[in-house]
Amino acid sequence: CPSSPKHPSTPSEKCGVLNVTKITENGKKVRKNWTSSWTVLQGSSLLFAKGQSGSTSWKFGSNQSKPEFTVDLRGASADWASKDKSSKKHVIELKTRQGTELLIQSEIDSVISDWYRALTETINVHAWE
Ligand code: I3S
Repeated sequence: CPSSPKHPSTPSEKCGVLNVTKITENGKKVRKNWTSSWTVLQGSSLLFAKGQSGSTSWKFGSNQSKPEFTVDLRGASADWASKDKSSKKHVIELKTRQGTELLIQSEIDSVISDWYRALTETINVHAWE
C-alpha cells in the first residue's frame, strides 16, 4: 500500500485502520457493530479485514487472511453522516448500489479527511461502470 501514490488525483490504493459498522445490508437495517478494521481501497473495491493494525496487518492480501467483507464502490455514494446516524465525530456514510450502508470513522481528523477524498474520487471515477 503506497504512502505516496504516483497519481494522487486518482487514488487506486490506500490502506489504514478505520472504525466501521454496517447499518444496512441488502436494504435491511442491521444492528450496529463498530469494529476496528484494516481497510484497503483497491481499484473500485473497498476491503475490510477484521482485527487491529500492527503485526498481523501485513498478512492481509496474502493467502493467510481473507477480507472480512468487500464493498463495490461502482455506483456507490459517500457523504459525511448526519448527526442522527452516529454520536461519533468524523463519520462517513457509504451507500452501495447493492443496498449496503456502512459507517466508517476515525478519531483522527486528517485520516478521515484523506479517506473521504479517496472514496469520493474513486466513486466519481467509477460512477458509470
Ligand atoms: O445508533 P445507535 O443505536 O445509537 O448506535 C449505538 C449502538 O449500536 C451501541 O450499541 P448497542 O447495540 O449495545 O446499543 C453502540 O455501542 C454505539 O457505539 C452506537 O452508537 P454510535 O453513536 O457510537 O454510532
